[in-house]
Amino acid sequence: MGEKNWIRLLFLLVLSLEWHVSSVECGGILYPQESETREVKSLDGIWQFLADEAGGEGRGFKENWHLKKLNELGKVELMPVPSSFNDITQNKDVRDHIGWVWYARTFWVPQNWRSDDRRVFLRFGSANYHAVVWVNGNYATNHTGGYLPFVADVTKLLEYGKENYITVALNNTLHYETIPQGTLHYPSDRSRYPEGFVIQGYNFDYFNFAGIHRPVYLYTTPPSYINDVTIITDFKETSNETIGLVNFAIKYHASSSISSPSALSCLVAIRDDKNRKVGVAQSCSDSIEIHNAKLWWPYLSAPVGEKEAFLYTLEVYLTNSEEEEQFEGDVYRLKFGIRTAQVVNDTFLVNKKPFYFRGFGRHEDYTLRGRGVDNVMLVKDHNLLLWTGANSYRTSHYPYAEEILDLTDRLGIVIIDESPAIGLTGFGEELCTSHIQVMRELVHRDKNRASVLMWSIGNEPKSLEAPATNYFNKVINATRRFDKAGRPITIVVNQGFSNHTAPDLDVVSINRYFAWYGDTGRSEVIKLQIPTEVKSWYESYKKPVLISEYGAGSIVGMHQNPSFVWTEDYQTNYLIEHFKAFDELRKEVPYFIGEMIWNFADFATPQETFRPWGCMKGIFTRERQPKQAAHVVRRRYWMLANQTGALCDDAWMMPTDMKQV
Ligand code: GCB
Repeated sequence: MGEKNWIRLLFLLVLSLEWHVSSVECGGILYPQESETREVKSLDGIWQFLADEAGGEGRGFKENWHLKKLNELGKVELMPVPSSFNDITQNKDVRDHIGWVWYARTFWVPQNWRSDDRRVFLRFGSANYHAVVWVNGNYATNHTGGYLPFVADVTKLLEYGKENYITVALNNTLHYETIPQGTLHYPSDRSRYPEGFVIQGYNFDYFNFAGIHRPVYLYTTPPSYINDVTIITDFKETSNETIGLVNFAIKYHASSSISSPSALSCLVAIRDDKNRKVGVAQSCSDSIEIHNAKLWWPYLSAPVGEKEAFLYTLEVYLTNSEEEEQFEGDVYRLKFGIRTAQVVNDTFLVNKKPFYFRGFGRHEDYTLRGRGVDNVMLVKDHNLLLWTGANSYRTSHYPYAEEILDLTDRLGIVIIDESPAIGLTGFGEELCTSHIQVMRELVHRDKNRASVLMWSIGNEPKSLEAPATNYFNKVINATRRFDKAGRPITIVVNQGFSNHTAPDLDVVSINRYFAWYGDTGRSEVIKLQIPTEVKSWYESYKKPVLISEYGAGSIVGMHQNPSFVWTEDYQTNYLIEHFKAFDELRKEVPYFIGEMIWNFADFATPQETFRPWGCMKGIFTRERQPKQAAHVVRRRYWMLANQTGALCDDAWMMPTDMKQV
């Protein structure tokens, strides 16, 4: 089947289902949370899994698999959720599968969830890339694009006090109009290729993991419920205190039993880390001033006597009574930080102070689990980040799990939040619509995140193609409309824009691999080429410049002196040469705003001949053990923390083991 037919078929399949827009409407994507009025039940665990025929439309939709039990249709595999499916089974066809796969499981819904004063929602943290969901054989929802959450009201689809059955059909194919893009190729010469042989091409180098990657929850709300919360913060300094300004807007859904939506009102309280009320309001949209406010400072940058990453809680009561005690509505609590991020005079400011990014590009990539959320890996990764002294990373090359952003909010790690738009080409209308939709969903999900301080529209588009500037202007303008907080916006580029007309970016982020992909092994060029490059980008676009990627691969345990490519020695030497170049630049120009190493850890790539298994540019192995370079990076990042972040005068911030060296 040709690619066009396949795309048409996918469209028809999806249109033939009752197209349900709950996942794309703005509202209803708050993270499931228990409260006085809400209950949460996890559907994570071991599901049944059946891969459909590879490459085409498969049998599942034609044969109505959603009306049957998966284990009656074929030999099902056991499949953990959350996880990518690729590395779990012993079956090569599953690892490399292209097309539909089916997941199913049973679950119980308590009898006491059946009542007129409850609604039940089903929420997926993400499923890559196209998911269709049924509950007890009835269509519930669908979502396209992966990496972002989607939710459906399943109140009427559930059987209460009984066993229920959920089926998910998931397709991992990428097309020219999806974000990210891909191509499908079906070689037809049967003397060379077997029936069903399909090749999925794409413009990225990471393994195309797929599956139900993030937690699946059922949660309840009252019939009238809080549907969305937006918090925008600012602050002002007076001679003796910092006053935090917290603007908030609550959206709610009013049940049909309420005489009028205006019968509902909001009681809002802000609580500090000791649960003390520090501000209140009696409105669904207002501004609260917090006296002696504590700001959210990035890791290793809090002024003396202040904490990093200070979080407040916005506590929202939706009520049809003025008395909290007689409350009959909904309660939701959201953590937030008071801080600002702006680009002013070529400088990136956090809380009105210059911020220098020292960090990494990363991947959600773990042995066996692929991109599946895993608390062990999350905590370990963030412990390693703190150990290095890094203050930031980019969610290259797609939005990361909400559970990860919970940690970065808490630890003060600044996030450049990237969309899954990688390697874009063509820049047609349909692609632009998908891209704007992804940005809408991304901003909607992460708009209240203390740690998210810049949006990255995408990575390494073919930006020299003439329509790129206009295309990106549309996506950037839409993103500015979505993010009422006005966070700065960047695009990560490796080539310029045609006619030197950059879209309306705030920061130019560039990926550069001098002495790796070009002049391989000649690290002596770095200290010339890096400053020349950074200055020329600034001259062209007059925007602050961030080096968002630079790096060299190394095979752990491989050494050679004098250093040689792929050895740990070369990786170390290559990074040190960059550090010298960055230091020169930092002395010379104010617009050079940061350095991010590619990559934090080694990660899986597709099967290819020029890489030994994966991308080996990590300063940690895929098992999260340090390579030689990690120790050198750590010294640099702690030194930078002392030069740039620490506003303290006497305290030389260093981990004790480093002070002794
Ligand atoms: C890049 C890409 C990144 C790759 C890296 C590499 O520029 O943004 O996804 O992994 O180069 O190692 O080639």
